[in-house]
Amino acid sequence: MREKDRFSENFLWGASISAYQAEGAILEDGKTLSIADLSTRDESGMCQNAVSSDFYHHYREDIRLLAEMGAKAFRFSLAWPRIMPGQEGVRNREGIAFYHRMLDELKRYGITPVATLFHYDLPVSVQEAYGGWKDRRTVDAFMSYVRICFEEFGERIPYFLTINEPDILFMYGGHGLDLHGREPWRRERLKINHNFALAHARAVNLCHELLPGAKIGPAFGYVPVYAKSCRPLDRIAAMNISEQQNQFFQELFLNGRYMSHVLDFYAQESEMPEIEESDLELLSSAPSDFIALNYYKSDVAKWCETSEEPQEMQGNAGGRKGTCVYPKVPGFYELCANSYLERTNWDWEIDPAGIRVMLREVYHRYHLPVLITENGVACLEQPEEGSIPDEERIAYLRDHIRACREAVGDGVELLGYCVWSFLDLMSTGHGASKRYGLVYVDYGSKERKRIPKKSYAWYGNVIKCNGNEL
Ligand code: BGP
Repeated sequence: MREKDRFSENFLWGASISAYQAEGAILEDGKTLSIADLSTRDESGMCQNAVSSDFYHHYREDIRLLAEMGAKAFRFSLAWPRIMPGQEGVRNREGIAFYHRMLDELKRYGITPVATLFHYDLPVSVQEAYGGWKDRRTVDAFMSYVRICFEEFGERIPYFLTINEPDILFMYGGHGLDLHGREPWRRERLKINHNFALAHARAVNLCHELLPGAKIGPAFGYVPVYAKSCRPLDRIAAMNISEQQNQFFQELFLNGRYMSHVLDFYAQESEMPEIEESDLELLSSAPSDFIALNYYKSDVAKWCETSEEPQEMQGNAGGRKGTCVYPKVPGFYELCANSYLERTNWDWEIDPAGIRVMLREVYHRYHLPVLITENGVACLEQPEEGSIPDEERIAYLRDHIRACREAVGDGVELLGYCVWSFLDLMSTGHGASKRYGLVYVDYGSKERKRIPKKSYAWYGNVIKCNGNEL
């Protein structure tokens, strides 16, 4: 293997969780409810995160497992309603102490913390006071919380992520925004996204002002798009959806620039944000230090004639392969299955080459180092005689890590790779049934017993050889 095709010596091999999906303890030690807690406690089959994997009470054991696997990095999120549960600027000492204890454990094992500032858990009090992210006052409240995070943990955390997947929230998720039903979500989402971008830029600038040693960047969910054929209109269709779900957000967050044709497209259904001149100045003067990317799947697009009937995307909620309904947007694109690829039970295409496509597309456009903060596969799992032989996950991770190494050979500056997820936790869309972890969590037992899966040991070996012997 050529030297330049290898992962760097200080490569950040890691694994990820997020607070609302793993911590549980949603009303403990002064924490108040977040909108994620509410939307996941309803009858809809969404996740039950009141206890979840109970990371809040198991963090010592979990970080020990992480260390024994050989992890160099841990990507987690700080929970706003645990740190600043009520009045702006007022700190919750007990919540802050929890994260200090967690950081102490990471330090003990020499594991680098990578912290997301916002992973969907907006305090209900902020939602109620201002109507949530569609109102600029929420950005001010967020900044008050971010300042606390920087003052409390800034010396201890070298990598911060601002907002997790603003793009995926925009495309698919009212649930993360407390906007139930398609209409309100579609109407408000441009305003919400604009405020996310402002919050991101202000957090970047505050980080640079207060913490010269720390690095900060956005975390996108990226879905590369192939054209179904070499028909030129299929290529235009692929560009349309790729710009609408990928580049629109990257240009805004990284360059402070709205792609006006995409903005016009969305403005057909969404109210326009008030874009002040000073907003654009702010957005273009907040340079990220790196780009975090979450990757799961790719898409295929073909042209959709204007005479066609539109079709809403209908995700496969039940985990029954082949039940998703692809969207049709006449005059722009339609998505379809990729006949070259296998799919997961939830109809997500398994596409290792796609992660290489993504890394090249992003790195060679923005020339910033990239950190993979999520990559993994969900399975329906049950222990078999006490162990979980998750061969499917091993195959998925092996092929994706190889593709990352190839991207390094393509010249991409890759800082690290974090598996989603370290532990089984509550899936954003599907609750407890969809398991992603390297470590199994027994939701049936009160003590939430942990069982490392076969992939845990396998990934440990990957880390040992720095990913170079796959
Ligand atoms: C990303 C989120 C994660 C995680 C993952 C898997 O979009 O950042 O929080 O949930 O997707 O998605 P899901 O749980 O819906 O399968």
